[in-house]
Amino acid sequence: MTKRFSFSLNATDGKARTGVISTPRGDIRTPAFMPVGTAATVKAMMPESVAATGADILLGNTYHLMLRPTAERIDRLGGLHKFMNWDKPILTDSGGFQVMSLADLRKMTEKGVTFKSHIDGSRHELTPERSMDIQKLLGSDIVMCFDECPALPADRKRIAQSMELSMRWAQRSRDAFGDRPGHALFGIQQGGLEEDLRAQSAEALKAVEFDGYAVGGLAVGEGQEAMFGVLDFAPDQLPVDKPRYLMGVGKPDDIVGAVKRGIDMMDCVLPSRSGRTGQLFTRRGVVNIKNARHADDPRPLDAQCTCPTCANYTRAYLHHVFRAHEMISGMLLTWHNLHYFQEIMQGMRDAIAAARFAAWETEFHETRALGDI
Ligand code: PRF
Ligand code: ZN
Repeated sequence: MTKRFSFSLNATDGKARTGVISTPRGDIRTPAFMPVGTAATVKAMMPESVAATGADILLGNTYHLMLRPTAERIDRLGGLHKFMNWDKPILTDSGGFQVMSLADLRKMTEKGVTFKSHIDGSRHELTPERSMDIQKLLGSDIVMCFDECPALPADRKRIAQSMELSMRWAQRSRDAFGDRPGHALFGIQQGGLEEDLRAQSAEALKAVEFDGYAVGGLAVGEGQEAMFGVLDFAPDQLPVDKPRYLMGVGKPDDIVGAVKRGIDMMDCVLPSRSGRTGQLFTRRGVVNIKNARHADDPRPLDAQCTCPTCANYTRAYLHHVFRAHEMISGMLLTWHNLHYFQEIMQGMRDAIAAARFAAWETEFHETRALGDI
């Protein structure tokens, strides 16, 4: 019998939780950080290197893959896992959010959204049904509902109408997804910063029943304080026995604050994208490797980091290859960043299991406050 999708909590400490999501493609230790592999690659990283950083799952994008190379082609070639040589779990986002931020000439109706490709201007349509179809063709292990995420700030009426539309789309996503043992469908809560709209959204999703629940509509311009304000109540509105996924977050301190408030999964382009722009995340805060002060520095980025970049290369070298636009720069910087993000996750998992999350968090903030060496 195929192994089913399941979630088990091992420990809680305050609102922070640690557990395991089991899938036929392997276990996902939570809290989990998912590197973003938008176009069937985590940019600048071989899949085995992504796994070596400690990632149990990565995120793929319906929007990008439907345009290029198309879901049908990936299906013909054996599915996304085989296509990109990643055999662990993959979660795919449903496309609506990316249409809104990337596509041209978007038109939204009750049915879905039509848009022009940012790559070649061709016309496309995404609906809940088409998004489910594409995510199935990709072979995604965790499928996201098709939703709409309004940019903040927006007025309450606009947020309420958008949330209600997303809830109708959630039901249509559920109906179109059907029964697929071993694969999961997650609902996405919307409702902006409003507690009652978030509660309504959570009730609507719980009535449909999903395998996990995402908090959507955050990290869209509201700032950390407002986001934490919502995370003070939103996770509690969702089922305690299902994974909770905060979409598109975030910086290391966002991630720690989200886990503290009861979030189990997150994804963000930040460690991979910043790696390519010379921004490094370390225990002692952000380091910009472009800065001239690194040019003669024979020390590693972080002597205590166990990643290959820190084990084998100096700051001077990282500075040089970045300035010279050498390809190895993106590789080394991304590897360190992804490793560091996974190290934070492991630190939190261990701390929650040992009921010392508060002490871990204090040390995390104190070390950052010291600043770079
Ligand atoms: N919905 C979907 N994907 C997302 C978001 C959302 O609200 C966000 C918001 N931060 C990031 N990615 N489907
Ligand atoms: Zn490192």
